[in-house]
Order: sequence, then structure tokens, then C-alpha cells
Amino acid sequence: MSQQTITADTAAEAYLTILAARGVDYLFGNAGTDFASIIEALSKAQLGEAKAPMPVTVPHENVAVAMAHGYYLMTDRPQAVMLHVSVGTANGICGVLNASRDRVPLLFSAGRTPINEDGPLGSRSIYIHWAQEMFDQAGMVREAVKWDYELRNTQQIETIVDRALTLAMTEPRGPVYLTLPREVLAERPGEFSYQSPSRMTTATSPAPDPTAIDQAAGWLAAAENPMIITASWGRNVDDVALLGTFADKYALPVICYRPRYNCLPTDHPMHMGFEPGGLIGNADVILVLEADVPWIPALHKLNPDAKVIQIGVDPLYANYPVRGFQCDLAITSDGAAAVRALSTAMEGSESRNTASKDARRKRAADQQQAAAEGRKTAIAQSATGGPMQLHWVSHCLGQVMGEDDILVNESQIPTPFLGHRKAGTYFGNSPAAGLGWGTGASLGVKLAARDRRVFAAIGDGAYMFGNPTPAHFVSANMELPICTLVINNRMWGAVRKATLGLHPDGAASRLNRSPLTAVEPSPEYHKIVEASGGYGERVDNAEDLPAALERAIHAVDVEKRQAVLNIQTAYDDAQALADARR
Ligand SMILES: Cc1ncc(C[n+]2csc(CCOP(=O)(O)OP(=O)(O)O)c2C)c(N)n1
Repeated sequence: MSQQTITADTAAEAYLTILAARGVDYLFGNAGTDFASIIEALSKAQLGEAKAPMPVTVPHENVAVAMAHGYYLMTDRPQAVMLHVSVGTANGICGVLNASRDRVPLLFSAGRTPINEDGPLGSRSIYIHWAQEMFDQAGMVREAVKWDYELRNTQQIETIVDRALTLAMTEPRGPVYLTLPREVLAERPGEFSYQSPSRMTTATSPAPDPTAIDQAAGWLAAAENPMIITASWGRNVDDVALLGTFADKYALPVICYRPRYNCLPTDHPMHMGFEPGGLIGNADVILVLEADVPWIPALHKLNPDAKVIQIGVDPLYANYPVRGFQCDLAITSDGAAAVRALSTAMEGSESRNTASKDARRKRAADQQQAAAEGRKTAIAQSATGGPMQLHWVSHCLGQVMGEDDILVNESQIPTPFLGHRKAGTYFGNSPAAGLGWGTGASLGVKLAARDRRVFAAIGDGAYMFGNPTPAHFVSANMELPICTLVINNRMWGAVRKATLGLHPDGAASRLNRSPLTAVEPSPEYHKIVEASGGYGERVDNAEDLPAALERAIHAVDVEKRQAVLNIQTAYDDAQALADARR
């Protein structure tokens, strides 16, 4: 540990110096009058006279937050977002809700309008400085962050930055919010000292209670029809193999329900698909591993004698107001540590009760084969004509994706049709489902992994929520070529589906296009990217998609330009409702 001393012209410079020293690579910014000293300090850094994270100009706040989200998914390191006082914070909150429910740490920050009407450096200078003040600016976002604070003076910068970052990174991880008043940022510290590396550290993840593990291991080992349900497994890439070994050894079927990551390879012998419905009614022990919503009570009825074990860093999801899933044993633990401990505690049981294990293995193999055959038939039936089926889009995308290519998905394309995907190459949207995440997240992923090809599959609704003009601007500005597939069914299918689900024979069902759900006339989305120098193409027919994908990939790989394919897809009420009922 050593003390560093700099000559800081402003507190803003000291603040940015410490962020850089703590490993914050980027400041995703959307600036206003509160940024005066920040911009001054960033300018000094650009001239090589100070240290600071690299600034990224992001012309809409939700893109900025989504970029920090995506960057974290690739690097495991939190980044900083800074927005303009109350109004910028308001625009960024949807992204913070996504990060919060996805347990993504980030330093969400905003300026504060000057407190003083006259006097100190930084005090009010234009008329907006009155109206932009709020009694409790952080109140807008407090429910979605783990901690919030307002920086009071230069002396506390190091403590506050370290506290913000360590709390964000302590499990369960999540965003924190820091407000930075203009007068404080304008303070003139002169000589400024801080410790590097930091004197604070992230707290260790919770380790499982051995007695509870023995109890869970006993239930699982004795079960005839156990099952595992997970959603967020695979955020740590190494954990995927661990779950695979565990499930295989003890013949435990795994359901990846609305997964946010590649939880388990799809060809793993115990991968039983993506819907719990087929197994759950018969299961006698259900192990819920990092899944906020393991099933839908209205659709999936449990065996009354089933035992449910829930494991995770916060297995009861304390900040969800209502969550009443049966829970006979909840184990607070890092998931990998719990699986390792369970595996050890179950040692020896793999050779007991082999008949039922063999039956489970056979069921899984049969189900995998049936699913594969179903996919094959569906692909063959949808290879021509238009508008095209979602599974065809997914299949064609899977065909062109290289092993290390990454997919950010904010659409309904069915992921099983992508084929086998490597761990750590898939990111689905947060369970908070605040639309407008995917485009920005894909940019953040690409920023963290410039040598990887990044695809984004985005519904036409989600594409508009994602602020395409700002996002394409950032892509061009930062040289981040992404290949985006706009999955364009010309409607908000999920909303239509929800309406028909609740009122199956109602008035909306008698309309092909119901109010507030149709997005027609459909914009020529592929032309938006052209305004930022990108490659755009509309694809109407299934047979044209493979070649269109190749052209888009050529634009990205060879011409280093972003690309958007505006893919015209089919929407079918009956199919949508059947999918919702599984
Ligand atoms: C910020 C936000 N506003 C509204 C919604 C409600 N919502 C859920 S799905 C959806 C439509 C999505 O349309 P699209 O991306 O085209 O996908 P589709 O449902 O058609 O497959 C909307 C508006 C939301 N999730 N987030």
C-alpha cells in the first residue's frame, strides 16, 4: 500500500483520479451544467496531465446505464455512469431497475444543482439551477440501489468512492447512487493524497451452512424425481462446468427457466429444456439455484409432498415485495460453494438407487432427442416464405455464430434453436424487463471485448425503447461495430399475448391489431443505422436471411461498420398463447 499525492485543480479531478485508480475504466456520461468541473478534469486527463476513466459520450441515459451493465457482464468490474442532476437521473432509472434485479453493480451518479444562490465557486449561474433542485434527488432511485450518498467535501472522496464500489461488489451485487454537488466538484484541493491500492475490500460471499447442506443432500440423494431449476446460473462462467458435473454425477435433471446466461450446455445429458411444466408436478425434491421465479404458481402445480430447497446469495430475494414460492430449506450461499458442498455431502449416493437414476438419464436423453427432432421439423417447415418464424431466425443466427461470438438477447427468439452455445456467450435481459436494455448492453459488451463478434437480437418494440439514434451514434463514435437483428413483428406481441391470455374471447381477440399494441406503419428501422454510417437491410423472406446475415457480418468484420437487419417476422396469437401456457 502506498500513498499517492497529486496536485488536483478541483475536487472533480481528485474524484476521477480515484475512480481510475480503483479500476473504473469508463465514465458513461450524459452531461449538463453540473459537469463543468468534471469536463475540466477530463480535459486535463485528455491532455495527459491527470488520470481519469475514459469518458464515453452517450446521448441518452438509458443507453449509458445499459452500456455499463453490458461492460460489467463481460469484465466482472463495475463502471461509472454520470448523468445530469434530477432530470438525467430520471431518464436513467429504468436501466438501474434492470441492473438492480440482475444484480449488476455500477456506480450510478449524477450532479446536483448548486445549493448556493450566489457566492462560492460553482454556485447558481443560470435559471435552471432553481427548478432542477429536488428535496430528495436520491429518493427517486433509492429503492433500486444498495446505497446512496451525497458527496459533501473533498476530504471524504476516497472513503466515499471506496465505500460505493465495495458495497456495489459485495453479494448480492447491485448499483449504488452518488450525487455530486456542483460546488463540491469545484472545490480546489491543491495537494491531494490517497491510498493505492484501496484500503477497503469487498466482503466475501456467503458460504453455506454445513447442517443445511447435509439436510439438502439427504433429500436430494433419496429423491426419486429430483430436479434443478435455475435462471441466473452461468454469470460466473466456471460455474457452468461445476453444475454439469454435479447434475451428471447424481442424475439430476436441470431446467433453465427464462435463463439470463448459458446455465448449462444444451447437449448436457441432464439438460431437460427450458420449461418446468413437464417435470414439476411429479418432482419430489426441487432444488432452486439462483432463480428468482422458478415456476409460475398459476401454471405449474407442485406435488403436495415435494420438498423445495432454494439456494443463492439471497435465496429469498429480500427486496422482492411478494415472492411466496414454497421453500422448505433456504440456504444463503454463493451458488458454486453450495453446489460443491452438496456434491461432497452426497458422495457415495451416486451408486445407490441406480434404477431410478438410469430412468432419469433415459428420460433426459429421450426428451433431448424428441426436442431435437421437433426443432429439425420446425426448421424444415419454415425455411421459405415470409414473414418468417422466430425459430428460423434463431436457427440461422446460430448457424453463422462462431464459437466465441456473443449474443445479447432482448427478443423472443427461441434460444434452443441457436444450437449449442459456449458458456459466457449469451446474455438475456434482466427480470425487471425494462425495455431498451439490449442495444446499449451489446455496446458495453463490445467495448469490453473488442476482439469478439457481438450480435444483438432486439424486438422492434425494444429497439425503439433502446434509443437507436443515440446507440448508433455511440457505436460509430467509439468504433464498436455490432450486428443487430431487429425482430420485427410490427407489434408489441407480449402485450397482445397478455391481453388475450386474460380475455381469450374478448374484443381484442376479434381484432387482428388491438389498440396500444400495433406498431404500424412499421418504421424502416434499417435506415436509422445508415444515418450513423452503418449497414442496414430489410429481410422479408426466410430464404433470404442466411445471405443477409453474411452481408451484415461482412459489414461488421471487414468494413468495421455496425449493421442492422430489419427482419420481418410472423406473429400468431394461437402460438403465442400456447407458449405462454407451457
Ligand atoms: C420500459 C418498459 N415499458 C413498457 C414495457 C411493457 N412491455 C413489455 S413487452 C412490450 C413490447 C415489446 O415489443 P417487442 O420488443 O417488439 O417484442 P414482442 O413482444 O413483440 O416480441 C412492452 C411494451 C416494458 N417491459 N418496459
